[in-house]
Amino acid sequence: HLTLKERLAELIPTEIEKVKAIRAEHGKKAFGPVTVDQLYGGMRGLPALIWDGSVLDPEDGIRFRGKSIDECKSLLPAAPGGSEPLPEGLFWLLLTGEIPSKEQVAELSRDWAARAEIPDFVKEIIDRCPPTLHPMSQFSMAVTALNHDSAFAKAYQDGVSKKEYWGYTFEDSMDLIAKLPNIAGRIYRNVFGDGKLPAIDNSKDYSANLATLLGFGDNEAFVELLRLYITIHTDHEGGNVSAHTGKLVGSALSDPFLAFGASLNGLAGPLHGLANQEVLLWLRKMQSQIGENATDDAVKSYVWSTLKGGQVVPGYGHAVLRKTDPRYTAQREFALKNLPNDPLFKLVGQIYDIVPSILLEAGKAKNPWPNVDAHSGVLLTHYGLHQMQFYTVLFGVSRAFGVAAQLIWDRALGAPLERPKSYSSEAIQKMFKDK
Ligand code: FAM
Repeated sequence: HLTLKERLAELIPTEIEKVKAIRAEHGKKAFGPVTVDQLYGGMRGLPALIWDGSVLDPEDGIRFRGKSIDECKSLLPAAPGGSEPLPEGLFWLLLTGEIPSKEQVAELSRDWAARAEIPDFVKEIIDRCPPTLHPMSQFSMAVTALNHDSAFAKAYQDGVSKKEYWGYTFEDSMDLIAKLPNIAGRIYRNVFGDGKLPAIDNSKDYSANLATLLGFGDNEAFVELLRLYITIHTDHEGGNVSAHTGKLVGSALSDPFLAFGASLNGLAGPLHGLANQEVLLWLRKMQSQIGENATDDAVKSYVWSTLKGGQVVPGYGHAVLRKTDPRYTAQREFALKNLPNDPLFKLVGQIYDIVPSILLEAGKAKNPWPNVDAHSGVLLTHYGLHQMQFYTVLFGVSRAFGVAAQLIWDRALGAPLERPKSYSSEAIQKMFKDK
């Protein structure tokens, strides 16, 4: 059978021709008007990017290469004895649009395990961080430092032809993904443990190794959770902050380590990936104020107090989605199967029944429904991963899959430097003065 790189090499020439044909036939066609509000309003709905791995439908949620989360769960290979999809398979799907065989997925697991070691100086960078430095800052620093050994950066300096870019980007992307468990594990053990880290096991899959590095390798349910968690957090089309940042920085031909380091800094914001930390903080605060097994009325007044305090309800709302996030639903199904009686899971369910109508009544949020972050922390804490400051790091490990897949395609298709046009308010006033 073919390796992922061999299969990609086969697909790239056809894709280059496809894009040429699309541009020849449709290149001058317009999507519609651009409004001034879109410039001031965070570019919502502005068609601006090509992103092949996934597309987000406002009602149905994410589809990876056209496949829903449920379809991925049934089509992608699972670990022996497991039932959740292996994220290795999702990476294959994101890159090729094809469902890999069990053997192809196992080969990716082996390849990533073989590439997992991180350089000593990167270990030292992490070890020198004070434990008070947020894990996401440590994570982004370590990923950026991996640029030291970038195959792409070296090849570029050596004057390699543009046609070869994708191959080096592929190697860097594989190294990036492979090294994230050792980086994440080291940060976790330094900040929350005794700093000692077990070794990667070449016979285990990516999620099993990550679980071991975090100290949960013996808990098969946690390993299964990580497989699902990584799979559903990989990609959410191109316009979200972390994905778009990676693509933007990569467009300057910064290598995948520099590009993904930038993604992580965006993911670390509370309106984006940090929301999974914020949700658990908010739930814990709620419990400390109104107690466990609180009444609906007590929960309602707590939610209102959050809104009246000028804060957002973390885990609710979305810039694109207008229904319950299927990533939330996938995690709820996991919880119903594995931890139906967990008190915090029950609180999450209670909040689901309460928050949307309050957000609707408050009248501002365009989407009153929960997103992915409303659920993930509750699952992690159930298995003993209580340190919420670490949650966004796990989101980051997953997001590397989607960003890396698009970086490879961008280099294969010769995507140009991103450079949209900006305007001053004065220019806009002048432009529309008499219109
Ligand atoms: N709680 C309170 N107010 C909210 C809200 C929420 N959950 N969601 C939206 N709003 C407010 C929003 O702050 C804005 O208020 P102002 O007019 O005063 O600025 C108004 O409703 C309109 O916002 P919108 O158009 O509905 O949302 P945006 O597209 O501007 O923003 C989010 C989208 C995700 C930033 C926003 O819904 C939010 O802040 N949610 C809470 C944080 C969160 O869960 N983020 C994670 C998103 C996630 F999927 C991810 O990236 N991982």
